[in-house]
Amino acid sequence: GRAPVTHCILIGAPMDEGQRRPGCLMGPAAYRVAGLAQTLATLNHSVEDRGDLSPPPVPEAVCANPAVHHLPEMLAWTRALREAMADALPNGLPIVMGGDHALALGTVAGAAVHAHRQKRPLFILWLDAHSDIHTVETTTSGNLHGTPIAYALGLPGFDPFPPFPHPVPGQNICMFGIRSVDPAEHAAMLDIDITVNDMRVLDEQGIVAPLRAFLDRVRAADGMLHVSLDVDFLDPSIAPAVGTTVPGGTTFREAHLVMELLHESGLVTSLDLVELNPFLDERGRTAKLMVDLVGSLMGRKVFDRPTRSF
Ligand code: 6HN
Ligand code: MN
Ligand code: MN
Ligand code: MN
Repeated sequence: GRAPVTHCILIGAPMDEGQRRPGCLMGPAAYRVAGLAQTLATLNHSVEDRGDLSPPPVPEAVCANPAVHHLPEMLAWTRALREAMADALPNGLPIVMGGDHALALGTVAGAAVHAHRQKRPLFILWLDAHSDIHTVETTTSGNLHGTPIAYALGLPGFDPFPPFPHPVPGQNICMFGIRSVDPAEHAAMLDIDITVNDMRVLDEQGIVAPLRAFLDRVRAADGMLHVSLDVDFLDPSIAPAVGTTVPGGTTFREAHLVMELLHESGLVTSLDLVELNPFLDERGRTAKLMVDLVGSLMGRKVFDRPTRSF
């Protein structure tokens, strides 16, 4: 049978101030060139491209950590993305085209606002090489793309930011593919009941069991599920277009399997595509791979088995 049609809402976030290597701001354009909308349409979904956000500048903002940079820009993007996400969620499945991972400061906040309105719990699946659980106070790089998980948890240490609306409990957050954790992040994770499926876990148990365990919890709680896909979740050999490559990432099939299981679950309610730096790509292969992964998430199958039994 035909999968039910989903209304997909594309939102461009051309920003790269959450880290120091320019280029991620070309991400939304690259996803459009790589055929994201066409891929979704071919899968029988309706697609609405709301264009790129361009938040107005905010007044100067300061914080105690001198390493932190581009704070006013990050505050502006956080607010704009929170509102864009909360506005889009009642109408369909928002797919945010980044942009670096700092955009999740806003997208997860918007998802939390919407989930609260729906009186449903929010869950987060973080597909990443990194744990991104620094605070504005603990980051030593000063790159705020390393902070969205701590913000979503409602941890202290985000002074210039508005308080996170309806913080997400650690039990509702699952990290997948992790293989680079800073000391302050490690300490934070020891204090929090959060699922850390690092690459060691995936090597040992595979993709299916750990992911199904998490998805079963989301389903049992009637949760909404925000998926945040960082390009560096993938092994750099298949996805070179990212500024923070870490060896030992997921393979082509592992990544597609994650997406196929997510599709089968029917649980995903919003999606971030982050950290694509088209300036570092090789003939668009990373952008195309990311688009193909969205295809699997939205129902593309090698063999679409008929429902009737023989
Ligand atoms: N990302 N932990 C490092 C830092 O600078 O805080 C890397 C962060 C990477 C961020 O994956 O989106
Ligand atoms: Mn800059
Ligand atoms: Mn990340
Ligand atoms: Mn990362």
